[in-house]
Amino acid sequence: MPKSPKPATGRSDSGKAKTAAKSAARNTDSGPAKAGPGPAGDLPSEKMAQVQDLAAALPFNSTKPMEHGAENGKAPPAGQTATPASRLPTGSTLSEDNGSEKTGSVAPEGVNSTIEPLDRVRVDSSGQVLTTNQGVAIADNQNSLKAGVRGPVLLEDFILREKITHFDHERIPERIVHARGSGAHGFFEAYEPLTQLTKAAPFQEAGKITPVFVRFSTVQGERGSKDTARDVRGFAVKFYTDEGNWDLVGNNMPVFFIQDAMKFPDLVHAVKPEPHHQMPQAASAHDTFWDFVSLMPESTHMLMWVMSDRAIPRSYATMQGFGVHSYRFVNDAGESVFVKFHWSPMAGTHSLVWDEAVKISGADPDYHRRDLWERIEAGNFPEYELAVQVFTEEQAEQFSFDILDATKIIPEELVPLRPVGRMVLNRNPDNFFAETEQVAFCTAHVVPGIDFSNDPLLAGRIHSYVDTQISRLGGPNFHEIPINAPVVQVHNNQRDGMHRQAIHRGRVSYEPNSLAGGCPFQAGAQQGFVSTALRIKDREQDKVRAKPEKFADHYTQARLFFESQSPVEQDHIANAFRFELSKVTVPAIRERMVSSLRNASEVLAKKVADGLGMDPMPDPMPPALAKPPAPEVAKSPALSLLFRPGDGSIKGRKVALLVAPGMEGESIATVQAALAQQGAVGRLVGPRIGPVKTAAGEMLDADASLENEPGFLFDGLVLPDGAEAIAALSQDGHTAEFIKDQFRHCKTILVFGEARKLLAQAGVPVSMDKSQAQGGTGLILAGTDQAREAADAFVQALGKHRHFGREMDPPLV
Ligand code: HDE
Repeated sequence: MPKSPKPATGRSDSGKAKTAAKSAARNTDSGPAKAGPGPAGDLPSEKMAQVQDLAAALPFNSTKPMEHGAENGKAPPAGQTATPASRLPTGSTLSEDNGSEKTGSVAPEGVNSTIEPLDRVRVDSSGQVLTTNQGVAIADNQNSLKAGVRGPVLLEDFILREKITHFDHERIPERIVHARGSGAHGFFEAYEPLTQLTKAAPFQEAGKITPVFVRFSTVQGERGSKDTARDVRGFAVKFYTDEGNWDLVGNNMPVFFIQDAMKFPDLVHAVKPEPHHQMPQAASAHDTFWDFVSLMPESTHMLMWVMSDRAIPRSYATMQGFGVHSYRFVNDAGESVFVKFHWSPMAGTHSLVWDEAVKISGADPDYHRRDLWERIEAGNFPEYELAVQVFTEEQAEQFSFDILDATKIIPEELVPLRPVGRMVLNRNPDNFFAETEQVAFCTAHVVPGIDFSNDPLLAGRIHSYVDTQISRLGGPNFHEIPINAPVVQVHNNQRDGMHRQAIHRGRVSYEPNSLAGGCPFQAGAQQGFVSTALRIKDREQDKVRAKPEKFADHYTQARLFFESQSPVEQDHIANAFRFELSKVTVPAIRERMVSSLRNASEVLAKKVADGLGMDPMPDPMPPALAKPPAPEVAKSPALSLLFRPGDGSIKGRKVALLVAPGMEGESIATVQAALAQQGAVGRLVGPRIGPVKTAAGEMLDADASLENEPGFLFDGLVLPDGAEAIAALSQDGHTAEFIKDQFRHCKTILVFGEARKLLAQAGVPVSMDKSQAQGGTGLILAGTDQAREAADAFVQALGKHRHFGREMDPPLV
C-alpha cells in the first residue's frame, strides 16, 4: 500500500502542537473545533489532517441545483469528486497493511474483487483429503463418535453434526414458476454495429463477443417434474456485458396469456396443481386452468400457441425464443425506437408429437436436459440467431393492434426481422445448483441502450423478479453469488444483508460524501443509465385502472395464428384442445371454451367440439370488441414450425440400430458410421445390453436395451437383416412396440432385408398412399448389399425430421 507522504502542510510544527495533534488523532469519538495543528509525523495525525483536507475540498454539494428540472433529469451530471492526497483518508483502518495469508493485502484501488472470473470459486478436490467446513482434516468419514463400539452416539461429534446440519439445509425454495430448468454458458457475437439504434454494449462492434448464461425451463411443473410437459418454455439469457448485466427473460412463444400483471397470480394459481389434492403435476389439462382461461378471452391467442407443437419442443436447441414485450433501443443521442427480440435456432424449429411427449415423460423425464447436456459435451453446440423487429412510435400508432399488448405479435410480414448476431452455447455448467439453480434473472436488469415500453405486464415483471430472488436466494445479496455477478466493477453504498461477500474498505457508505472524496460518485448521463424521457401523452387523463381500447380485440391474432399453420399443425392444435378439454370434469367449462374458440376459428371449434362429442356447438361467446379493426396481415407463413426447417443437419439426433445375435453386421456398421460422420448418434440397442455376435462372428456391444431405451426416445430406427437375429427380436414384445412408436411418431425407419417381417409383426403397413403423396413415407427398405446408398437415403430422410404423411387420427398402429 502507498504509505502516506510525510507531513507537507504549512501548519504549525511546534512540539506542543504535535503532541496535541497526536492525541487528537487517537480518538474516535470527538475532534477539535478547527482544523488541527497538522500532522505530527505519525499516521493517525496524518490521516486526520488528510481527512480534513479531503472534506474541505468539497465545501458544498455542487451538483445539487442540477437535481431539478426536466432537462437535468434527462442528462444528469456526473457526481463531484475530490482526489485524496493519499489512500490514507479513505481507508477503514490504519492497520490495513498488516497483511497475512488470510487478509491478503489492502484492497486494490478502485476494485471490487468479487467480480473476478468464476475461477476464483471453482473447487477441484484432486489429491486432497476430506475436511470439515472449517478445514479440519477428517480422520474417519464412516463412523459417528460413540461411547464404545455399541454405545450411544455423542453430542460432542461436531463432525457428524456439521455434516448432517449442512445436508438438512441443502434445499432452497424453488422458483414459483419455471422451477424446472436447465442451463448452459456461451457467448453472443454481434454481426454488425447497431450504434445508430442503440448504445447497448453487445451491439457496438461487428464481431464483439459478450459472455452469456442461458436457462431454459418449463413453467408449470415443480423442480423435479418432466421436461416434455405441454407447456411454454422459458428462454432466459443473461448477457454479461461490459456495461453491466442485461437479462433478456423470454419464452419460446412470442405472446402471453394475460395483458396486465394484476392477473399473473390468478393465472398461475389456475394452472398449477389444484390446491385441494395437488394434481395434476406439470399439466394444464384440468378444470381450474380451463375455467380461468375460458373466462379470459385475451388468452385465446396464447392458447393457440400452447396447444400447438411449439409447446412440446424436440429439444431446447430446436425452439425459438422471444422477448415478448416491446422494449426500446436507445442510441447515444438519446433517440429511441421500439424493438422486439427473436431468437431462432440454426438447427431449425422441430417439435415432438403428443403421444411421444407423454411416453418420453415416463421413460426419460430429463429428456431436454439430457439432450442439451449431450449436445454440448459432443461439441454440437446449440446455436441461435438473434433478430430484432425495429419500429417507431409513429408506426406503432398506425398498427391495428396495440404494441403494449403482450397477447399480440407484430407479424414478420409487417415488420421484418433484422438479424443482429448469434449465440452459441458451448459450455455446460460445472455444478447444477451453483449455476443453474442460483442464477437470478430479472427483467429489471437492463443496460444503457435498452429501455422498457409501457407494457403493463412488463411493469409488473420489473418488480417481481428482484422480489422473488430475495426470498428464493435468501436475501438482497443474490447479485454476489458468482453466477450472478457481472463482469464489470460494482460500487455502491449498499451494505450488509444476509450472506454479504464483499468486504468494503473505508467508513463511507453514503452519497454525497466528502470523506471518501465523493466516491463512488454518480456517473452522469455520459456513462450512466438514463431512462428515456418519454412524453406522457395521457397525462390529461384521470388516474385509472383500465386497458387501452385495442387490447379488447381477443381473436384476430388467434385466427391469424391458426390460419397460418400447415394442415398437420392445425390437426395437432385441434387434437390438443380435444385432449386437454376432455380432461376437464365440468362440461360447462368445456362448452365455454368451445364457444370462445368459435370467435377465432369455426373450423377449429367444430373439430374440437366433434372430438368432445359436443353437438350442437354452443353459441359463440359475445366478444369484447364487436368490430375489431382489419388486420394488416391475414396469413403469416413465418408462424408455422415448417417455416424454419434449419439446415437439414442431423447433428445431435439419436438413432436406434437394433442388434441381436446372428445379425448381418456390416450394413449396421455402415449406417452407424454414416450417422457419426454427420454428428448424429447411432446406438446399438439389443434385447439386453452386452456382447452380440454377428453372423460373420464379429462381436458388437449393445450399450442400450429395448427395455431401458424404448423406441420413442429415438429420432430414427434401423432394423438389421439376419434370420437368427430377426427371430430373436420377434420373440421380444418390446420390438413390436419399438417399431410401432417409431412408425406412429412418423420417424425415419430403415429396414434391411428380411427385417420387414418385424414390420408386419408390428402391424406397420409398408406403403401408404397419403404418405407417398406428401413426399414419402420415411420408410426405407433395402438389401444389405445396398447399405451405403441406404445409409445416405436414411441420413437425408432423418434431416426432414418427420414424415407426417404417415400420420392418422386415430393412429392406424
Ligand atoms: Fe416470469 N417470472 N413472470 N414471465 N419468467 C419468473 O422469477 C412474472 C412472464 C419467465 O430461468 C419468476 O426468478 C410475472 C412473461 C422466465 O430463472 C417470477 C409475470 C415471460 C422465467 C416471475 C411474468 C416470463 C420466469 C419466478 C407477469 C416471457 C424463468 C422465478 C407480469 C416474456 C427465469 C423467478 C429463469 C420466472 C414473474 C410473466 C418469462 C415470479 C409477475 C410474459 C423465462 O418473478
